Amino acid sequence: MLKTSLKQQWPPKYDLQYQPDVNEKYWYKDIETASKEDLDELILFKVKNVMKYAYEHSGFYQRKWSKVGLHPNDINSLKDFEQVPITTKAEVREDLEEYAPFGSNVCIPYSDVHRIHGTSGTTGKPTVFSFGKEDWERIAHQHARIMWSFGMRPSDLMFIASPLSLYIGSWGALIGAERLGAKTFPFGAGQAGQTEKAVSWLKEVKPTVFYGTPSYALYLAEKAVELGVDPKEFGFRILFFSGEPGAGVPSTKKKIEDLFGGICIDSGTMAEATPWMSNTECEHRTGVHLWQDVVYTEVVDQHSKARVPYGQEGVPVYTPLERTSQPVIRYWSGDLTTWTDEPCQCGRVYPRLPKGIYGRIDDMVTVRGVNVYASLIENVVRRIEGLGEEFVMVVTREKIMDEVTVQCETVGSRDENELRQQISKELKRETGVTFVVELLPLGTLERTQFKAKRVIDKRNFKE
Ligand code: 8LQ
Repeated sequence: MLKTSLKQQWPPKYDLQYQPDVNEKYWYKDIETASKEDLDELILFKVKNVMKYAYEHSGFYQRKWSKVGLHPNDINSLKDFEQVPITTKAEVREDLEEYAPFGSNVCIPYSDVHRIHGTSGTTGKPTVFSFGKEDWERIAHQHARIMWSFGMRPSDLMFIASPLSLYIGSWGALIGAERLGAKTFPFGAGQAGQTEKAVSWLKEVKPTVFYGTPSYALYLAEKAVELGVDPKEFGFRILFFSGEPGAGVPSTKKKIEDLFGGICIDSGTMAEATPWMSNTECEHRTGVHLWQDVVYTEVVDQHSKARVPYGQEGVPVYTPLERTSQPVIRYWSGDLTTWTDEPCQCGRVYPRLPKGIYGRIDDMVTVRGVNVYASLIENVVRRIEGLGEEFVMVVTREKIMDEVTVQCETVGSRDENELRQQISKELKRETGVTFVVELLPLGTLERTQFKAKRVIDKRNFKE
């Protein structure tokens, strides 16, 4: 049975001094190994409370739900919750325009706002989020708890290698590590010459945990080798990633572990669904666990929006369960994944995404009727001897058919014809589709210190 106190208090008040013993596997054993019934009861308690709270405090949700005649009292089971309308990024953007600059979903007075963050706004106006102090503390607390599950401990030093900007990734990692009692080295990324500096700092300081994007870790390794340093010399025991696919792609995971010699952990939902570590692998690395009592994640059909059974593909929809400054309820991610409730060796009861998040609906390319994601291509490119880490898919339209050219870079002295044939064959086996393969000299494709762009769509740029 779960401690009743957990089900009596919303928003939850955590003991911010609490730490398990360093040899303890779980932070909150009773929740993480609870029966499905107990866990569902706790989730339902939080779902009902966050909905009631949003209804009472958020103009955005009051209007959205009254349009369909929904009242939080109508939700009496997790099945009922599946009927609650989904919230999209487009709706949030419209609300931000109308109620500029913070929108009508901020539920605390301006005087209580502690942090303002936002998305990069590459596809439109940036989305702004406000966090109150209590939310910020709960995010730190839950992140620490989740980082514990992949083996991080107070004796660790975490190197943060992603931008310390509006991007919530770096800050979420920072405050989680601090709450856990670990040391942090918030180095950042993105400045000219910063990667070379990272190599020399890493050799000196020897942090034990890396945080950043998988593309950046591979770029860092490439730079290190160029400078005559073996990335294993850095001595990372854990490499922790979020922000893009990669750490959940088998050949990339293996490559990162082989290059650096530590374990590679996949994590990450969306900035809006912070605490974004609610999708994170444990030390066994069997795919991200959905920490359902932190953020309730459902996987739904991309067209009907109905929940799909375990074992099937769909789109994650997120409901953070403890946010009072800016709650989001059933937030549409636009990503694709497959979920399962098969148990993991770690003993946690949460469902898992065994292949992580492998694509976005917008980035999916349909080639002769087959859906192709960049992460499928990545899985092939990263396992072939004689290729560098970088690749892009260039999509063009020939009459009515989409064509995809896979561009990758060569390293070493393999015969190019033979290499091209091998790539084609393996791509065909992985995806069922024949691609044009273009080999380029090492260093031709763009490198990133943040999230890589893997699809270049030229379909609408003709004429
Ligand atoms: N995205 C994020 N994490 C991913 C992962 N592990 N695998 C595949 N795709 C992933 C702060 C966190 O890093 C979350 C984050 O990156 O938030 P953003 O900036 O709002 O970007 C969210 C999108 O990044 C997701 O919808 C995924 O497409 C991708």
